[in-house]
Amino acid sequence: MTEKKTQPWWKKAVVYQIYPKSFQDSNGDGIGDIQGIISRLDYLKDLGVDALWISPMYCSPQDDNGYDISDYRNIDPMFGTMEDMEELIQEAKKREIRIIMDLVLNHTSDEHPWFQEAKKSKENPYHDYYVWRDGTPGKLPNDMKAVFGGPAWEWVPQIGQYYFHQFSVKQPDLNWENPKVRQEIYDMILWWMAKGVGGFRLDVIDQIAKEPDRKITNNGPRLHEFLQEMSRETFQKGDLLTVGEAWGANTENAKLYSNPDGSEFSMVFQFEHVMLDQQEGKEKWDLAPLSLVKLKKNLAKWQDSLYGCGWNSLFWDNHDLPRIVSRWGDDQNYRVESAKMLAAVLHGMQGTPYIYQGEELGMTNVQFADIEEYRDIEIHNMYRERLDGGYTRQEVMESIYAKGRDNARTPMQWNDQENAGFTTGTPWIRVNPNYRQINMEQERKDPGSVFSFYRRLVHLRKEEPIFVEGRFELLLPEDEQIFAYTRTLGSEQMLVCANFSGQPAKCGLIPQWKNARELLHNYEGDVKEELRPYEVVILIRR
Ligand code: TEU
Ligand code: CA
Repeated sequence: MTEKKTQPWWKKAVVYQIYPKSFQDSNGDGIGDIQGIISRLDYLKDLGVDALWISPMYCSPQDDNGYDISDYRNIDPMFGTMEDMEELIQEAKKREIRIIMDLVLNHTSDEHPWFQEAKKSKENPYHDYYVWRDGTPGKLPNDMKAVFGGPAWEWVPQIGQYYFHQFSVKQPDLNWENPKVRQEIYDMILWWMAKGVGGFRLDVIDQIAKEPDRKITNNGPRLHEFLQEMSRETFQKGDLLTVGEAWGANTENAKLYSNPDGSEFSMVFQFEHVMLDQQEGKEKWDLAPLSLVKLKKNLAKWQDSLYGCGWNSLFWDNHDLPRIVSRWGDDQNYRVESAKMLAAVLHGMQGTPYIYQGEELGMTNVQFADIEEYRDIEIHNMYRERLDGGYTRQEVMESIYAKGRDNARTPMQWNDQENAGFTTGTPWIRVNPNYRQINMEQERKDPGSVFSFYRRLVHLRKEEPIFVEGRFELLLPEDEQIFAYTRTLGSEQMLVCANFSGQPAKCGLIPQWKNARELLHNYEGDVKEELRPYEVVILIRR
């Protein structure tokens, strides 16, 4: 007798990402914290999410907002204590919500004790925890650049060597070739698993197996060997959701990353669709025109490629990306309609959807007039570099408005009170001035709000197995306004049909689905052959 293997829980799950610094402050210091998160768990339960991925809260000098860790086994006092963390895990569990920790394993902070030791001498037992090369002052090992600007090499005069850093100078890269480093990491992961966490998001995980002498940053030759070892030694001992962040993922290596045998991760974050809006070979600041045809063909390629042999993560937003309603929607004229449309199109596909805090409210990008209002290290480094490089201030500000990471990092908009209810003190980064119109309290009581739409969408996934299992097929691939696809499961079929534009769009599919049942719709009244701006409908027939 063959019994159908039960699906892993994370295939049916919806994950919510919290950027803790900007989520909810509980003590008036202007910085979000763990008690703040606990106070909002009922809200998250109401939304219906199954897991929370929380950006790093470990001890950190905060050079890169916690992605520079100085102690993996402690909570930074600015977020609370380890007791708070344990309380959060327990309180979330009571509500059937799991906590996904963010693991930054490519690098540590330069203030981590390992690095403090490592830079003392070449003979120090920790020296080989990091990546060093000989050189002389002014003669760098090679011309590799750091993601946040400047060279990827930093000179340490005491020992006459350079260390390698793919991100900021305060984020030295760990040396994964060293088995001791790997063992330390595995021990630390097991330690967190024992605390009852539900999984891990792994920061820039495709960059751990770097080979700087060959200028290899991501997808190094030993990458999958390391990942399989890590998974065997740690994740496979639990029932976890694991998701690797991999800017270098493609549909081929994604089958390894998300192999259903569990040998690496549950899934990866891949960014091909995110990078469609930049000029090829250039930086993310160099915008290219948006093309719906390219977007949907790309997403469809991922849907087809991983069907039955991998698993997709579905996301528009995270703490590094601009707000989707400002990027692919229209945050001026059709904010509510376009935010809902984008949500339906994303959640209708196969994979595990991620909601980034505030996305469920249709929060938008922000435009600060003064560069000093921005907090992000990447923005500040780019600002200086580009001004020195001859760009005008206007041009640089425009690219920050479009792509700067602080767009996603303004405080969560809870209500229309001072500072949007985020803090009673002075927020570490300014609140988006539109919080009086866009905020949780108002949306939660409005059945027509972006929030209510998200809640319905999240619950639908739990009611209709076709969301999880149905096979995807893209329709009308060349249409420049319509994004339409079906999902098919046995004799059931579901249609997701969206007008991705601010102009009406004729769609011949609608009459063909006349007798189907409507699951979700972002306009009043019946859907007609001519779709209204950003109109979306999900139909099902059995
Ligand atoms: O990001 C990886 C990364 O390379 C980009 O997201 C980068 O931050 C930038 O936007 C590219 O232009 C991860 C984290 O998500 C990010 O917050 C960290 O700053 C980074 O790693 C370093 O840990
Ligand atoms: Ca606080």
